[in-house]
Amino acid sequence: MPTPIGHMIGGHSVESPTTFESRSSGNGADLVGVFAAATKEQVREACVAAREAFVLWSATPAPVRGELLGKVGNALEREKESLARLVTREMGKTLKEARGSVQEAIDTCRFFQSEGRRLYGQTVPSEMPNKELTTYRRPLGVVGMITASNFPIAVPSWKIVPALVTGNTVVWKPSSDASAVAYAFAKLFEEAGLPPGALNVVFGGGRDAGAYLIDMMDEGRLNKFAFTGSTAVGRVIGEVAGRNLLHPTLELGGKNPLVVLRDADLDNAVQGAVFSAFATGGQRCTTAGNVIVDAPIYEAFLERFLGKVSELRIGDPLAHQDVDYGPFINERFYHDWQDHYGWGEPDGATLAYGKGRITSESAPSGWAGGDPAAGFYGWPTVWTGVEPGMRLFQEEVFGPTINVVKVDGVDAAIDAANAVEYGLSSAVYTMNRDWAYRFKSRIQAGMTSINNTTVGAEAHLPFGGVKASGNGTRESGIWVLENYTYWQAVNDDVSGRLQLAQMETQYVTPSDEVDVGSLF
Ligand code: UN1
Repeated sequence: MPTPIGHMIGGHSVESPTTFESRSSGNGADLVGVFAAATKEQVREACVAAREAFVLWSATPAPVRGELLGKVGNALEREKESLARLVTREMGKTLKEARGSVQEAIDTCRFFQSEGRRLYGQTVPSEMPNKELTTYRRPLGVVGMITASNFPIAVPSWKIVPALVTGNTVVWKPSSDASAVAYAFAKLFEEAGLPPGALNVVFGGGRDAGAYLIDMMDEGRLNKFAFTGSTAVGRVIGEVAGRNLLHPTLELGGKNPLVVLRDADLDNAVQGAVFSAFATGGQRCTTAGNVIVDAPIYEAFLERFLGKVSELRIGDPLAHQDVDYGPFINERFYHDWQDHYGWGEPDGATLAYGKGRITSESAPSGWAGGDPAAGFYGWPTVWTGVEPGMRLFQEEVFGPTINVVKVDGVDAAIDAANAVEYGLSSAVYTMNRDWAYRFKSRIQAGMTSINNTTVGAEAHLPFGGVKASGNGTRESGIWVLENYTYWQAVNDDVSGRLQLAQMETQYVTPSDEVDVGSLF
């Protein structure tokens, strides 16, 4: 057994009484690493280390903090290929996507490297003489973070990098399914010279290490919480944060609509729908859940779409580099996905393509080869006859499944697109400017694409949702700064006397009224 990797607490490696394994999603025989499983006391120690490190790190000039994050970006660039392979090996997305997700973290470092030279405040005129008003962004303190396994570098970077550039320190509990990637990523911050304790990593599952970190809000050890994951867990974090008067960042689930209107470029729309539904095996929060198709092109779209779906290549992405998607990240995700096969029939939907788990007896023609039992692989699955109100339409499935929904016209399409509890991303395919305009102004979603997919956020645009997809916080770009700083308003009075605003303000005394009509 390989030596267990310890938590990264205050610059030390800390072992735990118990450990857990992280195995390759594509090949269960491949042990990627063994990790310490954090106790509550260790999570507390990590919070204490972060609190101590805050003194030095928050006093480090922001441009210097930015330079350090630029060095992390350089290290990520140097290690891009190794990291991408580790992402693919550990959680199973394709190498092309894994490279893209490392690039997203590089882009994030680049953006916030230069933000360290801005972090602008304002100068505001005072109503009193010899007095200056200014505002400053100040760091919040210690940030607890829990992240998911599907974007194990990009999404953590959206949180860690802006938190650090603004002077906060971090305790991060990465997904246990991506512990090796998290460890490798955190090592690059050490390499770049981040002071000990500014970024602490505690390993373990959501029910133990994750729950302990949430408890730290009640112990008063955290000033901020940031979470990407399910809406159910997000609600719990929001409640605990609320009673502690913290404002958490919550990036939660989605059931994202992709609308194809009658004038759309069909080839482009079909390709976009296939990628939106099946990239990362449907295990993205931005995955399309319902493809909503305008009646006049419904049959043509469906035929082409099913044609593409039947050509999808599926398999172990390390062994077969040309696959479109790989395995489920873990067995639980597979079982949760498999359950949805029972939802369609009672509601009257039709299974148009797909047969559950891929096995050696039941594999689609695009199966790339090898033993499908080495991981959990799912058939690409397409439902038709789905309507708003059906369970298939409403619930996030988090796997390679898509519903094709028939509507008549742009307004019916928008109504259907809005008929879910979520509101993360959305897409419309049309060449009609008016329809595109109507869609982008009426869709209830944090993100909207016109003639592009529901996925593929860029690192400098705000990322986040409305309704059950979050609590209104945004990640990425300048918008995320609001979530890791508070505004300090400063009154600097050099008059040398007591000046009372409002009460002693010298407003100009008006003279007699001018009647312009009588002047000429
Ligand atoms: C997620 O699934 O939590 O826009 C994030 C996208 C990716 C990020 C997804 N860049 O699909």
